[in-house]
Amino acid sequence: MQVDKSSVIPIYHQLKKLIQASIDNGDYPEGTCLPSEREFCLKYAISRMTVRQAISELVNEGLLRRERGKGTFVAKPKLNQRLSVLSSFTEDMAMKNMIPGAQLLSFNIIKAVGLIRENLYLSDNDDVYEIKRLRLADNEPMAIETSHIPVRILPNLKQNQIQQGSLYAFLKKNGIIISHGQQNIEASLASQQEAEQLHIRRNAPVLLIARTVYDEHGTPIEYVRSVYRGDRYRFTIQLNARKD
Ligand code: 16G
Repeated sequence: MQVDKSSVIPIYHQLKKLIQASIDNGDYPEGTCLPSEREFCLKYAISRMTVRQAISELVNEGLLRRERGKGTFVAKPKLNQRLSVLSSFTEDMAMKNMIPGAQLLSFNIIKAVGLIRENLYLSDNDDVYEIKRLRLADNEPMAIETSHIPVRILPNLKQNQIQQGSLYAFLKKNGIIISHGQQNIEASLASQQEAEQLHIRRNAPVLLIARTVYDEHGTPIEYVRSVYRGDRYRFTIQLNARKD
C-alpha cells in the first residue's frame, strides 16, 4: 500500500493507518522493532516530520512504545474491559484466559472519613478495613486497588484470609452477595510510588477508578479506589439509543 499525496487526508494520518493495519494483520507482531524513520521516509517518499508525527501519535495511543537508544516497538495490545457487568478482577482475567494475581500491599483498620464514609453510608466513628492490593495479569502488574469495607460487615476479618485470591469470592463465601454498583473513571498521572509498583514511568497516564458496590439489600459493601495502567487498559461501554 502507498500513501496518496493528492488525498485530503493528511499524509501522517495515512501512514498511521498503514502502520496500524500492519499491526492488526500480523505483519508487525507484538514486540517487533519498527523500521527506522529513515526507512519510512524512503519507502513512502515523505518527510521525516510526517513520519515522526504518525509514530508519536501511535506511541501516545499505546500501539507503539519507544525504548531509548533501541527503537520503536509494537506494544502489547490493551486489555479491553466491558463495563456493562459488575465483575471481579479474577472473573475478568478468566474471561481473557489470563492468570489473575493479587499481592497484598497493606491491610489496616481506619476510621471512615470523607468519600469513604459518604459512599459506604457510615458515621464518623465507624471503622473500615483498608485493603491495598496490586493486581496482576499473567504476572504483569495492571492496577493498584484500595478497597474499603465496613468492619461491621466482616467483624473478624484477618489479613491472612485475603492475602491472595479473589476478594469477591471471599465475600461470597461469607454470605455477602454483591448485586450492583456504580463506577466512575478519570484520567491521572502515576505518582512515583504507583509507577514503581506498576512498572511504569513516573507521570505515565493512568486511569483512576472509584467503585461502590452494594449487596442485594442495597447496603454498601465496598468502596474502592483503583489506579489502572493507561497503557494496558481500555474500557468499553455499550450504548443504547434514547427511548424518548
Ligand atoms: C475489580 C474491582 C474492585 C474489586 C475487585 C475484586 C474495578 C475497578 N475494581 O477489580 O473493586 O475489589 O474487582 O476482585 O473494576 P477479586 O475478587 O479478584 O479480588
